[in-house]
Amino acid sequence: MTNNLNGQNSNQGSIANNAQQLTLALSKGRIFEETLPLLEAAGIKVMENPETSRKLILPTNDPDVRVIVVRASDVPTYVQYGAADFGVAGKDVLLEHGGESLYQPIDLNIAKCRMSVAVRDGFDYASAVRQGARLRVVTKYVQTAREHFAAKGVHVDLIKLYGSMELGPLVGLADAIVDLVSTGSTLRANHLVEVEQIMEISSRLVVNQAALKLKRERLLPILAAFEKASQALA
Ligand code: PRT
Ligand code: MG
Repeated sequence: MTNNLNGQNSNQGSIANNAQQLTLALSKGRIFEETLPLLEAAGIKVMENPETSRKLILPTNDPDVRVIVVRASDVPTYVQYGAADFGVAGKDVLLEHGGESLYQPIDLNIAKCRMSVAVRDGFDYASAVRQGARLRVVTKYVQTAREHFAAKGVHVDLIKLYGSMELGPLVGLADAIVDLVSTGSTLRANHLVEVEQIMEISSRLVVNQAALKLKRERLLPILAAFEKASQALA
């Protein structure tokens, strides 16, 4: 009886610990790199580098916090289904995902860029739009592009690509691209010019709704540290 009770107690103890374990979803590359200082502000250090490790689950110095490494566009999915409690994703990705079910408390002011329309150097975008021509546009961001052109009353045929959008206008697949621009050097290298800025982009913290209630005590101090550190980047 005593043994049983002890067994139950220690079990409950470990379940209670697990219930407070936090999983953070990040993508490799700029989001991982730029989230590290925010994590450090919350006292969390990731113990392995995803660029050199093949592991998809990375431990941190806090035994209750782990990082999972996923594709940038998969971050909202992991958080939505609660496989990750929180994550970091670009506004571009969140708009395509349709982020209504995700709580987005903080603009982290990291991985900043803009979403723009670009065309081949020499293509007269303004008069094509004025004449009501039907534009062919390649993009990974079909939802955002559709809304942008609809709001302007521009008729477009949108063609979804998964990468290297810059090639589209060069090989006659499209008149224009909708893509992210930061320094502009990718556009320049491919003889494309930015003709319209659609919106500013930065990465947001996204939090699973259930985790926010059930793991509130663990999450809130981290959220507060992220918010403070990201305000300094605004
Ligand atoms: O690369 P992968 O296909 O795995 O996924 P991903 O491209 O979504 O991930 P990643 O890590 O490249 O981008 C993650 C997030 O970073 C994006 O969702 C954006 O919110 C943000 N971000 C910030 C950018 C850029 N800046 C950026 N410059 N994402 C992509 N780019 C690309 C852009 O698409 C273009 O090809 O960089 C090129 C333009 O850069 P410049 O400097 O030449 O203008
Ligand atoms: Mg990329």
